[in-house]
Parts: sequence; structure tokens; C-alpha cells
Amino acid sequence: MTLSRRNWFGWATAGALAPLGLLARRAFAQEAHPQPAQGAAPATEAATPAAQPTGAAARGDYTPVRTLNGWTLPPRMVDGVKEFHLVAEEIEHEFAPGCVAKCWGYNGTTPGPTIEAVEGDRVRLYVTNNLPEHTSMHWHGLLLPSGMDGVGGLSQPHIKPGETYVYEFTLRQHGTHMYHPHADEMTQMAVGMMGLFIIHPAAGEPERIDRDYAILLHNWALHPGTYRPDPSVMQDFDLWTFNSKVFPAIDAIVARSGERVRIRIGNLSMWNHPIHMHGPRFAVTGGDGGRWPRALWRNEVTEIVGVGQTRDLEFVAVPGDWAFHCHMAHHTMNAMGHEIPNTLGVDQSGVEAKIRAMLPGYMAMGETGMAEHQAHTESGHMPGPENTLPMMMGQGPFGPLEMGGMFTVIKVRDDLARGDYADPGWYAHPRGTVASRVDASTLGEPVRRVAPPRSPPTHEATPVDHSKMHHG
Ligand SMILES: [Cu+2]
Repeated sequence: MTLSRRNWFGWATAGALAPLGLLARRAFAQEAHPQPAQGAAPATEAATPAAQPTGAAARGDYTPVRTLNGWTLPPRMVDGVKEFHLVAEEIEHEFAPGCVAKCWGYNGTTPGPTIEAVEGDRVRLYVTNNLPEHTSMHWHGLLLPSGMDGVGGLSQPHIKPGETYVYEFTLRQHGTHMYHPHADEMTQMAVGMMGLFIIHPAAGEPERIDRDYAILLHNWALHPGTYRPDPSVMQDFDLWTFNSKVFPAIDAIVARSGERVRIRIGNLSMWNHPIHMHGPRFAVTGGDGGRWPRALWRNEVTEIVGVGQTRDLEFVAVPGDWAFHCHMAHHTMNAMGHEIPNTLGVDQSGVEAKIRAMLPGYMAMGETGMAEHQAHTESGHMPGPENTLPMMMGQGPFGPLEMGGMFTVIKVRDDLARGDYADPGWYAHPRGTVASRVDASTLGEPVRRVAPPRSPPTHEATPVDHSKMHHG
């Protein structure tokens, strides 16, 4: 403690008063971006300088990352080292109201709390294992000594139930990184053990980031009617999540018009996810290896975030309500059934009556598509098994959104206060800027390639006249 105070005063006098200014700025930033459990961070950080002051004037002056639906673990400064304590434990997790499960996570949540630090920080990470089996902790993407890499059996002994291990290293990079066990990974990740590790650049950002969001992608085999994710499933998952939540339980991404927004995305699921943003293009500005040189930035509207990868997307906010989602259509559904026969276009009326004689309440689905699913669910026609969610959910200002899973809305408004993250409701579109219904009879005959069918298609075998088929 004495040593730490001496270091502090030595550094403060040698480095003039710059640190005081930056500490004040950081305290303000924390206050302006309130998040659960972040309250204690500014005071503890203000008490001690970071271990390796770089002398950069902007050191530590960053916009705190906002983990959508999640939280950031407050560090404790001990002798100039930033300490974090993660506790691996069983938790009860709610994916959305009506769907809960026994999961494994850290410090009460899945994903675990986000760890946030600055390039050059010395960090000490305690990991306590309160699980019934051994675990370990891998710091995904971090440059560190081999023995701190957390591969159970390879770089360290496993952390047995009841034990606590300590990891300590200096952060020699910045960017979007992750943490997860490297022990019985198939089980421990399948049930939710993962988190984000965000490192801000010591020299500050080349372009000021006004809002810095972070999302961890995952998938869950939580079969309808069950309460524990199934770790043995490899492809047919039931829930697709941003920070372990499904739409519509996922918070909106909120920004003010003209602000520069970054969305950091990490993927510890079992699928690659093409993440798609409506509205403005974004620039992909970084990945696992940190922020890319500006010459490598590229404009996209969809970016694949591969398994085990991270990507940073940045854009200047444009007013409106813009969908932000995975473009794998099944990944914006909840609680998929996987062995459903394809009934699209099938007249099921006779079948439905026959089955209903044996299964009262049975309702055929999908004749004209699946949109009827949400309508039936919401009108109470279709009670599903317990502890599951409808495939399609969410009400928008114009009707059902028919979404689930990896979907949320970027809500950009002109009149938001800086640092206001409250959901502003639905966008008030300027007059004349909303698609609307017209009388099609005034439009004349649309140009078609082939004549429309004379009668609705049926599943009766129809003779095909091959001589009339056109190719090309
Ligand atoms: Cu996806």
C-alpha cells in the first residue's frame, strides 16, 4: 500500500497534472453511461494510477463499452494492478420472459460480466470454480505468457471444484476479445460460460467513439419443455442469442443522429453469423487482432462473424428504426422445431379434422407460410410446451415483427442527450417517408415473364407439357 502511494505520487509529479484531468474525464464518462455494477469503478480507479503509464495524454479517456443486456465487472486497484474476480457458477438465466434455464456462467450471469481495461494495464484475474466439475479460463485473443493461456492440462492444471486460480499479465494490445473455459469446452460453453474482454487503446481512438456496444453471439439447444441446455447438439439449436438473450428481450441499440457508433461482436457459438445492419453502411474497423489500419477498413452492410472471431463495426448514426440481425433466417427464430414436415402450399383441411379427432386442439400450420404462427400464438390458439418461446415474436408500430433470436433494432433520434441509453420508443417518420398502400388497379398490367397460373397450385399431380417449357 505504501509502495503504491509512493508510485502514485512519483508518477503524478513526473507526469505533471495530466492524469488528474483524464481521471476526471473518465469519472464523467462512467457516470454518463450507467450500467449495472459499474458504480464502484470510477472511485477505485481514481485512487491509483495504472501500472504502466504510457505518457499518452489520452490514456484512459475512452467511452465505456456497453454490453447490451449485460454489465461490466468493476475492477479493484491493488498496488497498481487491476484486479478482477470471476466466479464460475450455476445460475438461473432468462432468455426472454417465459423461458428460463439452469445455465453456467460467471458472477451470476451469462455471458459473464465484460472485462474492460486499457492497453498497458497490468491485470490480475482470479477465477473461482463453484461448479461440480473442473474448469479453466482461456483469454481468447490475448497476447500473454503461455502458462497464462488457460488450456486445462496443457498450460495449467485444471481448476478443481472449490479452487481459485490467479492469472496475471500485462495487456500489450487493444481490441475486442473474449474469455471462456478450455476444459470440457463442449459442455461448459454450451451452457453459457463465456464473456467479453475489451481493451481500449492507450493512445486513444483515431476517431472518437460516442457509443461503444458489445455483443457476444451464442446458440443453445434448450429443447422445448426442458430446463437445461443440451451440450451434445452440434447443429440444430433452439435459441440464437445476443448476450444470451433472444428478441424481443434484447435491448435496443440507441444513438443520437450523427454520433459515431461502434458495435463489437464476438462469436462463441457453433455457427458463423452474417450480421446485417439496415440503414447506413458500416465500416469493419477491427477483428480479433485489434483495430485494423485504416487502409483495411471496408464498407459493408453484412459482415460474417465466424466461430471464434470478433469484428468491430462502426457507423455514423442516421435517424430511424433500423433492424440489426443475423441474416441466417433461422437464427432470427426462437425455439425451432427441427423435424416439421414442409406444409407450405399443402391444403391440410381434411387432415386437420382427422388429427383433431384424436388430438383435440390440433391445428395444422404453415399452409400459406409461417406468419400465421405468431398470430395464432398471440391469440392463445396455440399453447406450446412449457418453458419455450414462440418462433416469431415482437410487436412493431405497424404490426407483428415475426422475429426472434438474433435480432434487435438500432434506434437513432435527433433529440437524444449524449449518453442517454433509454429506449426512445418507435420512430416518428417524417411525412411522406413511409411505404403505403395504393390502388393497384390504376397501374395497368405488371410485366411478367410467364403467365400467372389459372388456379391455385395444389398437390394433385399435374401433367407437365415439356414442349412448352422455356429455358434461359
Ligand atoms: Cu446467425
